[in-house]
Amino acid sequence: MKVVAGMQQLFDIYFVSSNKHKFQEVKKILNSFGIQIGFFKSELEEIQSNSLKDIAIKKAQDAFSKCKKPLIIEDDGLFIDSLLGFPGPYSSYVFKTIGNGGILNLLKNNRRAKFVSIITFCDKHTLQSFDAKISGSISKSLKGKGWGYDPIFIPENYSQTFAQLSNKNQVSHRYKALKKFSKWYLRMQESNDQ
Ligand code: ITT
Repeated sequence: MKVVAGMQQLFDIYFVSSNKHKFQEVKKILNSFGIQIGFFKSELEEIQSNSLKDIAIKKAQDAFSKCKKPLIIEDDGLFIDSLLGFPGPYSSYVFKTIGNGGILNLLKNNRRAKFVSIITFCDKHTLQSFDAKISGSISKSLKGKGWGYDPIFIPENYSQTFAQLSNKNQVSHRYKALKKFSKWYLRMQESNDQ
């Protein structure tokens, strides 16, 4: 990290996203691994695909064409068992259209679900993805004040939703994917320093 004349801070790596909630969590989690990250706020191209990884790769390439610095992007999906994985890669669109209320209306007894995160790093030479998931279930009603699907997602081994939990950032899909990314990134930086 460098500071230019007390003005703008320059970072070695940026998180490119339109979602400031995601950035706030990414920043906290990466700080806990000793990595400082800046925010490059931008709407990214999201291709239609059944593969979260393909979406993430295209998103990362689009982000690099805009930010032109080493960066990560994240693509998430909420996969609901009884809906055969819906909304999955369409989670962003579904949240903006039917939202949490719409999801709750679709579900009956089987409420099992998982949240998946793919973090993709991109710079001039490298494109590398890291994925992780957390299993859980969908609550029967909205619980807690959180962003996105947080008020309806209950992670396995807990009785509260992500919105109600104080330790979301130590257990989430995002935490697990960023942990894998951090190990790789710190190792890469060490070998570049040698
Ligand atoms: P980008 O600009 O980074 O793409 P986005 O909000 O479109 O931001 P995604 O496509 O990755 O992000 O996310 C799919 C949906 O899942 C979107 O509606 C998010 O709000 C939601 N989401 C992702 N992670 C979440 C989390 O930890 N808790 C609750 N909702 C989450």
